[in-house]
Amino acid sequence: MAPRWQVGVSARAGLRAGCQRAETMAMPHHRIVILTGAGVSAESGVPTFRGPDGLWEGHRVEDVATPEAFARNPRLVQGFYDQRRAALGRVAPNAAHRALARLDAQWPGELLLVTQNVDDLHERAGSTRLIHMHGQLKSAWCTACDTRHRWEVALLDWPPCPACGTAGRMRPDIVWFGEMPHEMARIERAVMACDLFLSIGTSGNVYPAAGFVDLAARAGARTVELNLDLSMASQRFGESRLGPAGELVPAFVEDILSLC
Ligand code: BV8
Repeated sequence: MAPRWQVGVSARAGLRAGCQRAETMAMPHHRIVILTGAGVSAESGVPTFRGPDGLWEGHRVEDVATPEAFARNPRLVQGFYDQRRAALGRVAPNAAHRALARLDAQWPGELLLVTQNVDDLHERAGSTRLIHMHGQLKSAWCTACDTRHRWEVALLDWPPCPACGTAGRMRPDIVWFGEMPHEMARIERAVMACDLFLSIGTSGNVYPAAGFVDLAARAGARTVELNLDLSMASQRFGESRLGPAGELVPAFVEDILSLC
């Protein structure tokens, strides 16, 4: 079974006709891994993590994004995620999301987009070779039968699980602090095999995501950061370009595809 990031290669064959030529001309990159954070969705109106008050939409992170917080006050946590899920209906992908979807559609080589974001803006822009390593707002997880379900509405009224019918065991399908991110083995494999590691709109505060640049650098990859401000990880990148993602990402994607 071809690894998922090669699924649909044939579909993109037409688009990439020009690119075939490039492959013979030794494209500088073949395997790209892109990591995105809250900064890529900021221009769509999705708040980034820690506002100036250090609070996250008025809450301390530890009060809303840990299993302990959920056990302590499930109504507060369900309400917090219901509000963010509903807010997705009022935002749309921006130029950065669209440029990354274009790269996904036209890149002839291997590409994996790993997002820390739980919003659905990458897939709404058209990205397909995508992993939500910290979960998704539009998914609910039944902890009784361990099944996950696309979810567009509230969980605060504790709806029964569509699979096992158990009520009161559906939680947001979100990776909270202290919980293992999704698809870590696959992500680490791709990061250690990539020749271009691109990080967009992330402060480099949260691990294991913040450590990917070191893995990629050790594997000899070119490492590039596109961010509004310097981040905790800027020193560990080969190159940092500062500015809004809505400007930097389309320009960077144009550069990469112009090599095709
Ligand atoms: C785990 C879902 C075991 C929730 C999230 C090592 C050292 C220290 C601590 C740890 C460590 N290893 C683990 C830890 C503990 C912890 C951690 O990292 N704590 C931190 C706070 C110190 N990590 C964990 O608990 C992780 N789990 O370790 O499990 C394990 C795992 C693997 C292997 C073995 C064991 C789980 C962490 C996941 C928690 N869930 N999200 C939800 O969303 O509701 S994390 C959440 O916070 C986000 O997903 C993201 O990851 C992070 C926020 O960071 P950013 O996205 O970067 O956002 P931020 O606002 O901080 O920055 C925005 C940036 O964008 C800024 O730089 C800004 O300049 C820029 N920007 C703004 N506007 C723009 C822009 N850039 C461009 N254009 C713009 N317009």
